[in-house]
Amino acid sequence: MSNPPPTLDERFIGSLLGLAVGDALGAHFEGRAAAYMTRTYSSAQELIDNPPPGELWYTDDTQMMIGVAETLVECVRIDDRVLCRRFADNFLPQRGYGRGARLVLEAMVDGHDHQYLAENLFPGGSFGNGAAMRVAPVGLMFRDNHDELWEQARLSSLPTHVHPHGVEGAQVIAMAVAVATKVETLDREAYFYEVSQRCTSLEFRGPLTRAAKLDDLRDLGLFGNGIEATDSVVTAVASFGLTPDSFAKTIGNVILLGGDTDTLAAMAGAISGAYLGVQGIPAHLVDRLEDRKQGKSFIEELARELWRVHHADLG
Ligand code: RVK
Ligand code: MG
Ligand code: MG
Repeated sequence: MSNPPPTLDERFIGSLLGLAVGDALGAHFEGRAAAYMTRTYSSAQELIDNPPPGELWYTDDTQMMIGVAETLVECVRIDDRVLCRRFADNFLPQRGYGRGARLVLEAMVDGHDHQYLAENLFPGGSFGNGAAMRVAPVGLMFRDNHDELWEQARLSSLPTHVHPHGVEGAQVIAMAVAVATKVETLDREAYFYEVSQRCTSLEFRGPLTRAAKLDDLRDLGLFGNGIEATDSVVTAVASFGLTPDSFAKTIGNVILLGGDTDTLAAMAGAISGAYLGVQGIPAHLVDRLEDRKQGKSFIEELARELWRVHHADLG
């Protein structure tokens, strides 16, 4: 990086706004085939320079991230009751939730046994990427204490995702965000080592080891573009590892893969924003991000609040 390194509050804002921008831009292409994407855009930069017209409207990824951040601002650590209340209060079905997650959230809103549903809707619980897509605030808050980070990321997953892959996906993204806030110039090998060292499942450990050595953009898609945590979490981290100095390329390259583009770009955007700070996010994308209730001004202030709580907790 030639510019001065971002300050920590700029990294907090960059991560949460980066998540929202990635989510909202990616949402325009959710479910598209990779072939369609590469026929339409010759490169990530072209996509970022020519986004679809109009406002960028975020989806469930950002909405649930807001609930996690609000809980940490209020309680410093994940409190299950507060987290579920925030998820329920913020729930807008038109933001586009996962099939199982939506049923769990509706049970939260209606005061039914949502935890029973979370544990039984799918065998072993959900291994969707819904816990990973929202976990960035945990990575920011616990950037200095990785034991606590690993546990708090687990706790933030459990209301909807109890499957070990759903949980570990969230832990990996939280760690990827935390470590990104720490470095001024990325040492890729050291970064991937730190992100992967606590993983217990081969489904994450193996691809993360391969992602550390990735040097050809054409192989990014080998890490997946799907809705399952094991089919998307490493892809987002790998994209950051390939182009750490460009937010535009980091989110653009995962959107060009098609599939679960909002979530791939939300996770990649949260990591890239934590590294580059808010000044790394192209201004024309931030300008387009929705700014009504819980829009970009709200998210920016929430990130500042989280930074203040993080700062106070250290003291
Ligand atoms: C719409 C079999 C399972 C499974 C298991 C599959 C939003 C199901 C966001 C399920 C993200 C889907 C995404 C998603 C986040 C999960 N056996 N299949 N044990 N566990 N699945 O419903 O919050 O876009 O097909 O828990 O993880 O933008 O419907 O939701 O892309 O994965 O949804 O899992 O989804 P859910 P989520
Ligand atoms: Mg979404
Ligand atoms: Mg998605």
